Amino acid sequence: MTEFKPLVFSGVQPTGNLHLGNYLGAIRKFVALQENNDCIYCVVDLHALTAQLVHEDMATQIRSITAAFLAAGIDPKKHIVFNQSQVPQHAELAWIFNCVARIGWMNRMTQFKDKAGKDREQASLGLYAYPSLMAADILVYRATHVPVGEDQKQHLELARDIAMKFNMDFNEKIRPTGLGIDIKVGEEPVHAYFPMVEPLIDGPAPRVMSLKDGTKKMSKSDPSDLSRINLMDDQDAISKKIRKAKTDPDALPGEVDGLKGRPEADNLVGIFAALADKSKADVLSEFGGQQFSVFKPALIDLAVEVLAPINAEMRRLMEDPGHIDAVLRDGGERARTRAEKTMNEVRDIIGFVR
Ligand code: AQP
Repeated sequence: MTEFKPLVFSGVQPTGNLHLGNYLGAIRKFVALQENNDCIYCVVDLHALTAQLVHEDMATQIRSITAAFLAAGIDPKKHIVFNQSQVPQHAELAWIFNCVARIGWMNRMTQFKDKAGKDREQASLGLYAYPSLMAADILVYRATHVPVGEDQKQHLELARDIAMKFNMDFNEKIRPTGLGIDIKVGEEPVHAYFPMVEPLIDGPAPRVMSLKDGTKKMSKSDPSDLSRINLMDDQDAISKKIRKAKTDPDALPGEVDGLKGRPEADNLVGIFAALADKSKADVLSEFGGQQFSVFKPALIDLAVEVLAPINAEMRRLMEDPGHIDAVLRDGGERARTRAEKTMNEVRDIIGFVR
C-alpha cells in the first residue's frame, strides 16, 4: 500500500436540537463531500452520555439527527449512516486509545474545561475521555478526512497524536504485517497502521456564533433558545430569532475589515454568506452602508428559503421511525464489518489471542 485509501468520517451528537451551526459547520459539508468520496456519517450516541447520562428520549434524538442527515441530502445507500452504539468496536478501540493517550494530552483539551466548568470533580470520566472515543470513531475505519466545525480542531490534533504514538510504539509489530504504509517521522522510517487524519474545517462558516452574543459559539446546550436557529424551527421562529438577534447601532461596512470588533455584525454577515454560498465581501458589496433594519429581513428570507425544505423533509421522515431505524440498522451492519476488520488487525498487532 503506498497511501491510505481516502475515506471521510464524521459524527454528530444526539444531544438536542440541531442548529444552524451544526448545519453550516458540518452537515452541509458532509453532503458536498459525498459526491467524490466514500463517506461514513455517524450519530454518536455514546458521546451523548458524557455530559448527561439519562436522556428523556434518546431514541427520538438519534432519529432526529438521522432525519437531518437524510433531509440535508446524505445518501445512506451509497454511503454509510448509522448510530455509534450499533458498532461496539468504537468503544473497544477507545479503550486501547485510553492506554495510548497521555494524561498530559487530555489535560490540555479546552472543550473538557469548558464543558466541565468549575465543578470539574463532578464531571464524568467519559467527558474527560471523550476525545479518545472520538479518535476511535475515526480510526476504527482508518478514515483519512474529517469534516468538522472549528471547535473540533483540537480533538483532531489529539487523534493524530494518538495515531502517531500507536504507529511508533507498535512499529516493530506492524512492519512484518505489511498492513500499513511507510512514512517518515523526522528521519525515522515508520510503518504506519493508522493514517494522520486531515481535518476539513474550511468553508464560509467554520464557527457560527450565538445570536445573543457574537463572542460565544452557537450551541445546542445554550439555555436560551433565542441564541440559535434550530433546523426544526418554523418560519415564524426563524423570523423572530433573527429580528431579536443582537446587533450594534452602526450600518454595515462596505469592506470585510470593517467587521473587526463587531462580532454580532460579523456573525450575521457570515451566516448570510454561508447560506447564499457567497463570500462576506460579496454580501458587503450588496449591503454595505445599509442598516440592520434592511439586512435582517433579507437574512430572514434567505434563511427560510434554505431551511424550509430541510425542515419539511425532517418532519416527514420523523413520521416514519421504522424507516429511519432500518437505515441505521443497515448502516450499522456495513460499518460493523469494516470496523471488525480493523479490530482484528489491531488485536493481532497488539498480540491478543483470538
Ligand atoms: N457553532 C458552530 N459553528 C460551526 N460548526 C459547529 N458545530 C457545532 N457547533 C458549531 C459542528 O457541528 C458538528 C456536530 O457537533 P456535535 O453535536 O457533535 O457537538 P458540539 O460541537 O459539542 O455541538 P454543540 O451544538 O455545541 O453541542 P453541545 O451544546 O452539546 O456542545 C461538529 O462538527 C461541530 O464542530
